[in-house]
Amino acid sequence: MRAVAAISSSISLTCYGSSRLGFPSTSSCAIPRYNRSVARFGSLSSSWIGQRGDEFVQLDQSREKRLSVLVVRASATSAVEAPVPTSVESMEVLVKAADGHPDKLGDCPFSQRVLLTLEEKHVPYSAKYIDTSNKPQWFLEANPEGKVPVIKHEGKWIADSDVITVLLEELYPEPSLISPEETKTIGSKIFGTFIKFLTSKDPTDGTEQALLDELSALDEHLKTSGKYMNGEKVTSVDLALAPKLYHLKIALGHYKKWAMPDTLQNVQRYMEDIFSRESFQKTKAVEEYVVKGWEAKVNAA
Ligand SMILES: N[C@@H](CCC(=O)N[C@@H](CS)C(=O)NCC(=O)O)C(=O)O
Repeated sequence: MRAVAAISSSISLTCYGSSRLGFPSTSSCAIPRYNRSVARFGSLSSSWIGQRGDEFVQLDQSREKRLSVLVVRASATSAVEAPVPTSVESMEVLVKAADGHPDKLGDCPFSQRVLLTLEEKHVPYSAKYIDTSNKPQWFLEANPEGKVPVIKHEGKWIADSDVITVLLEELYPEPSLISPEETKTIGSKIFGTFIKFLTSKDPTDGTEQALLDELSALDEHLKTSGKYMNGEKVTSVDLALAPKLYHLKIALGHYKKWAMPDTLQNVQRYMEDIFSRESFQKTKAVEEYVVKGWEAKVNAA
């Protein structure tokens, strides 16, 4: 896709660039032609990858690995001579299909994390469902590790929700979902302790208590944090944890008849808040598939 904008000389642009390329994180520039702003910031090649609203996104092709982005925002005071004649290209994303239902969204919390990020950033995407019990050859070529989620970026497949969400943040900086460093690990042990408890056959082995300890720590944080982990706005740490809490709630409810204790009011409220977001409703697997997805693990234990 090509987005060529002819911008009038009076236009004021705000440029955001990746600091890894030495760009300032924010800089204002009044320039005669948009293309000049690119020169001003370095040797970016002209490969436009998208335009959303008043944002123009360009990748640095010569340094693909760095995955750098320049976003230019035109201020409302100036006119754009020629409208940008592009439609936004959808991002291809490979996610898990439901067990036994290859045409339905499956129960992968990492896949949902990526879909949530795309939704929250209003990035158009087209999702393909991968039957992970019968992986097609083209998928194994795309990601030899054989795992979802995977996205296609500049013709290359990129795997792993950690890597993908960092890339999405760079490509689509607004709305920002960046979590401050100190909150990035909150709740990070919940999924592991949940799986141990779910698959445990011994009620005295301490796995339930280990999970409760992790959930209590989260509850404590949420007491003062505001609606989400970093205040009133959702951030990446919420989007990583929410799908895992969704699995926890459904799988433990089904297989252990377990429910979140009433003492963990803040976690309960948090789950209600985040599960009711439009983005979550759009990207969640239906409960039946989540239950089915854990069946083999529970039975194998
Ligand atoms: N660390 C990876 C984990 C991805 C993962 O475990 N995906 C699972 C589905 S939820 C998968 O593809 N499993 C298929 C397999 O291992 O064969 C991420 O964050 O993306």
